[in-house]
Amino acid sequence: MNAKSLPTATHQMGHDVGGLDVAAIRQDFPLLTTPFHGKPMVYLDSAVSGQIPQIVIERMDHYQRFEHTNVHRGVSTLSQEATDRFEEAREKVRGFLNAASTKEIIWTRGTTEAINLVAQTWGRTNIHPGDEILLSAMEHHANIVPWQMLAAEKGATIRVLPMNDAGELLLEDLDALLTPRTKFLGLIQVSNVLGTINPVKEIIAKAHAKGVCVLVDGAQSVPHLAVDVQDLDADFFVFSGHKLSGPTGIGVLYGKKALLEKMPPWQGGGSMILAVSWEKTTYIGLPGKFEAGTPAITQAIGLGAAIDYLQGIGLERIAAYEQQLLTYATAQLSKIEGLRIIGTAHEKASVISFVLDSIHPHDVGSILDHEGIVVRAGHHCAQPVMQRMGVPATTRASFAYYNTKEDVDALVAGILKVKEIFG
Ligand code: 7TS
Repeated sequence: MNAKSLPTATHQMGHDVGGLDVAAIRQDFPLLTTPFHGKPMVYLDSAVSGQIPQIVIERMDHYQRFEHTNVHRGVSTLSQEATDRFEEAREKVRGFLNAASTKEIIWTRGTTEAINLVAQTWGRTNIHPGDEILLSAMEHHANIVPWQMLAAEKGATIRVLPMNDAGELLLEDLDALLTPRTKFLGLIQVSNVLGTINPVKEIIAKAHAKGVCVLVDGAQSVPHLAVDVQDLDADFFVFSGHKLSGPTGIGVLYGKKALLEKMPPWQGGGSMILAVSWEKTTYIGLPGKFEAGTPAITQAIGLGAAIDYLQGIGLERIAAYEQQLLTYATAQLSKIEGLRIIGTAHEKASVISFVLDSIHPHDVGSILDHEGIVVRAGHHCAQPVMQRMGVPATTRASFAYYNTKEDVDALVAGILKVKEIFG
């Protein structure tokens, strides 16, 4: 490849199996087509991190070989072009979320950093002693701990919107929990453990009716659903690039312009200032005000390429295909004696947590690993979910658009082997 040849998609869609040409898609993923422990790779851990297609890897490689320098500085053509590529990626994210403006798209290291930014800027300004912060019972630690830290600092209280045994939020409790003291609601759109898809639009409308600001954690929703932040009317929406077939080290905070404009900057340094003197510093506007220092340029461009790739396949088609896989996997796993699925909500994304007899999930995960099957076992950074469901840990299989029914069959065979070993 040379400076003039940008990577382009290598396959055409066609020969559909349930709406997607998955065989062709799999050829785009070097890791999926490389044997693992001498067996075909069965990657069922996309909720941890999605796999990265070749075209995204090549786009980042191309940037680093032929286009790289720092952004937003200098008059050099190289710097201007790197800045253009970086800002084009921001525009891709804007389009992906249907945000009104690129001023509303702030680059962060990931979901966790985005939530911490909101807690420490919006939160420190707007949360006062006696205020209440409402969180759903199925939040990831990333949308719990920053709020606990803020609540401790401010003398505020955390309250929890409960869920039922299936892993569905009890919406009938919402009105009573939205009290005159409630200032903020943190809400996961898709649970990383249970797979539940929460009715965030409806919940946001109820919160707004009481003047409550809402942050939606979209880390697990953007890989599975088309998201429109204006339609949802989310105040803040956050996600990570690495769960979206992009690289690690990059994520996004979307915030409504009116809110972001009122928030103080978070980190100070280069790139976020208008003028600095010993007496006084003034800041630039959005989005730079929240982006001190040299950003993750390669990763932002990689995330932009990942969005292009997914949109090229079609988010609606991905969602429809994954629903078919989920239905198949649920049916197959349900046939296994002693296997209990944790998370049986009516609306689910393609994430299945389960417990198997009294076998520890770590043992299940290790044996599956030797069979070439990658799953996650543990508390999935959601210990309150484990406590609510009465299990110490689960094994979790998460399915993406590049997984197949054969992957599900391999998982079932692997689980039967685990049962055999544990007698
Ligand atoms: N929110 C949700 C819903 C998540 O699933 C995760 C990561 C995060 C926040 C944090 O994202 P990060 O990119 O900032 O780390 N979830 C998982 C998981 O389910 N297994 O490993 C990480």
